[in-house]
Amino acid sequence: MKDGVLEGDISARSLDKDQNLLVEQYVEEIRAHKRRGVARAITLIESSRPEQAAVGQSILDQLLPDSGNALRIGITGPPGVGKSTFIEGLGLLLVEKGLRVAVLAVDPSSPVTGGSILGDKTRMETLSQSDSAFVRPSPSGGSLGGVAHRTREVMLLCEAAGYDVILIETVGIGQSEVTVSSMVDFFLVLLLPAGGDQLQGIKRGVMELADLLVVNKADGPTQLLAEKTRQEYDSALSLIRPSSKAWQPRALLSSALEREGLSEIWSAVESHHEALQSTGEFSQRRREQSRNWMWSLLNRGLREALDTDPKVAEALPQLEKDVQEQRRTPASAAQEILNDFLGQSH
Ligand SMILES: Nc1nc2c(ncn2[C@@H]2O[C@H](COP(=O)(O)OP(=O)(O)OP(=O)(O)O)[C@@H](O)[C@H]2O)c(=O)[nH]1
Ligand SMILES: [Mg+2]
Repeated sequence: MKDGVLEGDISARSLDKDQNLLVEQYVEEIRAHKRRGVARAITLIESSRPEQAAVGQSILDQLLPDSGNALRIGITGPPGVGKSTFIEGLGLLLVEKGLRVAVLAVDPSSPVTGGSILGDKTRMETLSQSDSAFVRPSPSGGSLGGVAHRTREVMLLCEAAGYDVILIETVGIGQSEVTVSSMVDFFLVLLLPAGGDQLQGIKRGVMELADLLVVNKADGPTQLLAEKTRQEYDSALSLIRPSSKAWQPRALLSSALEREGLSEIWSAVESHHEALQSTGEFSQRRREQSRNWMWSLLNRGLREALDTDPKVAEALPQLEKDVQEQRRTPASAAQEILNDFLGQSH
């Protein structure tokens, strides 16, 4: 196999002495809860340069035993619903309770190299300034439906750095909700007050994933509409079979702007945690998530290897044409591609 073809393969590279020293230094800084160390290690993990990413992966390998102790919360919703404002409000509430909070914001529209979501950073300014908080926007890298493909690793790193709660913000478009929900313990969907008798702005699939729906902007002129919308969502939720017997998803209200409803929402998160822990589902879910994550990395790596295989690339145009013009069945063409590919890597 070509060097570094699989991104998941980078940790297998061996590091030189200087790099090992660097790894040690970062691991120490992160264990000592130094924000600067965390920020720099994230930059390494997210780096598209293989030698930097390899250092990042090595840091992560060493810190893995220290991870897993945070509550992981995914927060999604349509653009402009108030996710960042909500997270800042909730984050500040948690900091007041004495918890340490890490916020990972994923911006699907930002370029891979960009610093991204300047606006969001500004909006979380108060939270960013707290010593107990760490706010990190990440470019999405255009994969996994808008969720930074390194978000999962960054989350583990933050856990090793002693953060008690990880809040992951993502815009609800495409596959991003599914990806985020597969890496968190609690999945919260923010919604706008919406008129009409039709439930707006949410797909049934997303509703099935949600542990909690929150109608935001329950203030000023939209307050009444927000309550009406909440009731509609609440009754819609009661028609869906919950994913856990221990938890019935509900719809609540918030005004992120006026910091209303946040305590009640946090209580719901805590109740959910207690309920799922008492049935053993909490750790069961995490085990499943890790296994699924391995498989998605494996699938992606295999696909990448297939796409970059020279023998496959050579045979592909003719095979595709043969299939289109019905000279061959798709099944036999697929089989030939697989034979080419597997035959070569043996
Ligand atoms: N009235 C009212 N306005 C709000 C509330 N929460 C957020 N806003 C406003 O809505 C706008 C968007 O808020 P953001 O927090 O940036 O929303 P977002 O969902 O993070 O937006 P994107 O990240 O761009 O998708 C801002 O002007 C906020 O001030 C709320 O509870 N009530
Ligand atoms: Mg935002």
